[in-house]
Amino acid sequence: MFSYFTLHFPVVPPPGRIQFPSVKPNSVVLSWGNPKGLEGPKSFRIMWSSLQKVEGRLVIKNFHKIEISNLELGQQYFFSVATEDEDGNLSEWVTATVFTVVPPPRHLTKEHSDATSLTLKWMDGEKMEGIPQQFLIAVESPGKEPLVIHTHDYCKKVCDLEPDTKYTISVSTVVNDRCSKPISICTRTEPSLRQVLSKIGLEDQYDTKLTLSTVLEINQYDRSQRKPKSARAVPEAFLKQLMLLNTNARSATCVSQDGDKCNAINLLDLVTALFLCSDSALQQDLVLKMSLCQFAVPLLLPNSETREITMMLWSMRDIVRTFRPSQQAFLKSYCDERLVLSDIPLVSFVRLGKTSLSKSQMLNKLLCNNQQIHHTFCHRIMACCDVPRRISDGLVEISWYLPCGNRKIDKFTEPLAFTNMRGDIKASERQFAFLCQASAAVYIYCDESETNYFKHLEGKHLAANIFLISSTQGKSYRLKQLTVNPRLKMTDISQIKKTDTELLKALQESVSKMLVSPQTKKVSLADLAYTAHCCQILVDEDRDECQTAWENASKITAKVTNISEFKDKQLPYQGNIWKAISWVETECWRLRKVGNNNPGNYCESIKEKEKELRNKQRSFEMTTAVECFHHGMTTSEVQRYHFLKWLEMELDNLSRHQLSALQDRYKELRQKSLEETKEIVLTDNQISACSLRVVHFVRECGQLYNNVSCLPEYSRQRKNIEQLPGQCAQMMLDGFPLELVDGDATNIPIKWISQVLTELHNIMNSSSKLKVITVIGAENSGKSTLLNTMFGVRFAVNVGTCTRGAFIQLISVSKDIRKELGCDCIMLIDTEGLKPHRMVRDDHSHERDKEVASLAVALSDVVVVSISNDSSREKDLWEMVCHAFARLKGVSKKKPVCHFVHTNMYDMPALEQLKRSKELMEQLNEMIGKDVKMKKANINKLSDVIKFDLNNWSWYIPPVWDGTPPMAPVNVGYSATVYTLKKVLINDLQKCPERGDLIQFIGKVEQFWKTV
Ligand SMILES: Nc1nc2c(ncn2[C@@H]2O[C@H](COP(=O)(O)OP(=O)(O)OP(=O)(O)O)[C@@H](O)[C@H]2O)c(=O)[nH]1
Ligand SMILES: [Mg+2]
Repeated sequence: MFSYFTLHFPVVPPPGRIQFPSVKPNSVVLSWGNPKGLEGPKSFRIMWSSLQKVEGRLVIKNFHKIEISNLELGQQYFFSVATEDEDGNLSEWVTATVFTVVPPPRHLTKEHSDATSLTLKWMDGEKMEGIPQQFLIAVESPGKEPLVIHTHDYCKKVCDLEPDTKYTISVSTVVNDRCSKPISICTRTEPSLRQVLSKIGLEDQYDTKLTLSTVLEINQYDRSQRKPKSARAVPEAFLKQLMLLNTNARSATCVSQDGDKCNAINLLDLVTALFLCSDSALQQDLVLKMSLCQFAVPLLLPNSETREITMMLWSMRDIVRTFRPSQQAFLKSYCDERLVLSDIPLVSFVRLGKTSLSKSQMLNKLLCNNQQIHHTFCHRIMACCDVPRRISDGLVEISWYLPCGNRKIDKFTEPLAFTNMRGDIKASERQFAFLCQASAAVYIYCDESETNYFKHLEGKHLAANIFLISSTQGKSYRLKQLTVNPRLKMTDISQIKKTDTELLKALQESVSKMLVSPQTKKVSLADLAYTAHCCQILVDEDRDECQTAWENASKITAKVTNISEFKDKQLPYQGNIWKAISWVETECWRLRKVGNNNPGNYCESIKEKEKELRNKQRSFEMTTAVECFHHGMTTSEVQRYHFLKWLEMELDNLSRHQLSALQDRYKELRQKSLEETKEIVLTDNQISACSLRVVHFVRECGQLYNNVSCLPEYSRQRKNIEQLPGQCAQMMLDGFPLELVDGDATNIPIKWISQVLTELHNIMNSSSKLKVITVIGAENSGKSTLLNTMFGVRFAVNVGTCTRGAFIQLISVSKDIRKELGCDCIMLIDTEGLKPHRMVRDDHSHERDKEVASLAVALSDVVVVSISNDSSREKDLWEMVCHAFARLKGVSKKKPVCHFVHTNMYDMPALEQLKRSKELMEQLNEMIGKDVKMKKANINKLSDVIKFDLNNWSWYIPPVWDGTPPMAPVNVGYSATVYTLKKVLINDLQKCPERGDLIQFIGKVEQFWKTV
């Protein structure tokens, strides 16, 4: 019965296994096998559901495959399929599950990288708009633990990485705990600062800084210049060329063709590295020389290791420039300004993201007055600038546009400072914030698509006007003004510009327009120190030694209201009394006014007079200003340098304007007529009275020392003063010249000079064998400039600081060529210019010039005689030079090697040079031949008093400036000729017999000074 009633349902075979040949974010294709043993037509029932609900049902006939769409991405779905036969019988359900795909992110890029971090950026996956998602970042490197990071953002900075290491970075989208396939990039972190330094051989200098004296040391490089063969030779090549003011110094950094190319270093990295590895004296000197070459200089210096940014205010302090804004032009007066103290509008150029346009090239074009573009800011097309930057992203450089007052030449009528930030503002937010507060205008290069970035500025107060140089995929540009307060707004202020030239014009107009607006923010860099602090930027002047030194220097300068009164009251030892002493002291040797008197008796009476004067001088007390100077000098070594530098700059600030006016007057009088002797002498005296420099304080110390040294050894006063010669010797090593002959009194304070040089000899561990190079010649003919360029030293050349008397400076010789050269150091003597006879106060001062020149020549191994191209005074000058040489005969047995240098000479063909040299020689010999005095001394021709090499005894040096100052860089020809001359001088020195050390030199100074 039971069996009868048992219903006999046919068993329908189920479909074969379900497979998913395609799974997409919103659809899947599923397929299944034929049900076994079921022939003929059949249908399949399909059902699918998510975790939450049944999503759909379907019946299809005869097909084994179907696409199900409208699914959600990243979801789990369950699929069931059953066979249905013709009678509607169902098989068992076959089931399978699948996750719809999560789309991977797109456009993964590296935004920025440094030694230990990478900033990545990407975009949503396809069809992901509005879907809540996360991203999973995996950072992998062979042999290192992988790092996994989750984020909701589309940009991430990955930190704590190893420098100079290859990383694979993968980013996946995560939805409902499902991960997409990753999108990956391979990249390398930048080398660390130390790695870059060690590549260029500066690894040790990060801690023990490079100093000016090591850079100036004479070494093999000064004898034969060569292209660096490896990256380690690059810093030296650059520094040596920069010291020579070679405006091509930057191309000297390219590693030579036969060298290892991967050794190349980006120029900006080189500059950053050098500044990070230099002490503050060298930093200041580098900036000064870079600015003379019209190279941009660092304003904000990044340190990629410590992440500190430093404003280089101290480094820029020494830049003083002469220019003429339009209002001044018609007054015919110049502005002589220390640039960090001048209120000048700052215009900044930065970039957001990547741009195809070179900001630096555009700036260079903006800065130049004519077609000849000077590479103030280095850019990618320059040699060695296409190498990737490692440590200089975030560097902000500065350069100035200074008008000359000629409307036909000037591009802008007022001075302007331009800054250029390297790298992306997104990676250097502190610098960008600073520029937005410090500048009058900030121009931002960016792509149209990036402007969202500015949202975070909304509502903020920015002091600068912000302009966008907005490009559409680098093809066309438009200037827009960006306002952020109260809301972000962009206003077009130019038409679309298709070419660089059009854009440049628009930029120039925009900057000029800003200049004439009375609201334009003008600020001095010195005042921006406060802004820097607010933006968490350090200021190099904040260091204790610099601050204390400033306080010490201010104690002196605060007392100066009237310079000549100050000198009378605070520097009494060197006043008229020292002049009187000098006169009588030298009269004992020179017997200028002996007349018919008996020389013995005459000298006796003079000595009496000298004693009297010295007693009177001894009655003076040490004044407070000198006490402050003494205190400033005797503090720590770093502080002493800063103190002297502050004092030098502050004193210059006090006297510059007055002195430069006087100097202009002096030059004008001289050019007008030499007969205006009275006026000239008056102006000269005024210049002397108004000048107050460090040298006056050192002079005072010298006099003080001279007087006190007669007191008993145990006396307090003497003890107090005993350190001073040592301090002054150190001062020389810091790069400050020492006054050998006091230019006002025309005398050498022998005791003092001897003691300073003895101390110097001791500091040098008695290795002070020296040879001497001297420059004499026409006044204002560029003698000091020549020595400074040749050896990188700092004899006074600034306006109002013409050389008086004679100054000395010591340059060390590198140990490896000391033997070859026969000396441990080279002494340079810079002398006061020789003035034509008619122009000077009296016979004595005419004699004085010659005395100084003769002394310098007598002390020298090599003499450079400089002549300016003013032919009207040439004859006078030659006579004086010949007389100076003639005196030698009675003084020194040695004949110095001589070179005659014509400065400020425009291109002269070689043949013409040869002709002129020949004529000059004949002229000189003739002059000597005719001179009765010389004949008596058995001098008949030039070669009787000096040595010279007929092949290279006369030089024609091109003008210093290539163009019209102040925008003109140093002439490449000037630097090259000076370098050639330098090599010849060093060769000459090598040939000269050895002449002993500093101690012997002191003896000679005394002996020659008495006999010249
Ligand atoms: N245009 C131009 N100016 C120069 C040249 N050489 C020097 N000068 C400038 O002339 C001025 C005087 O230069 P110095 O080097 O001080 O001349 P000096 O011969 O040492 O002068 P004294 O010591 O006063 O005799 C400075 O302002 C220099 O910048 C030159 O070749 N061309
Ligand atoms: Mg000079």
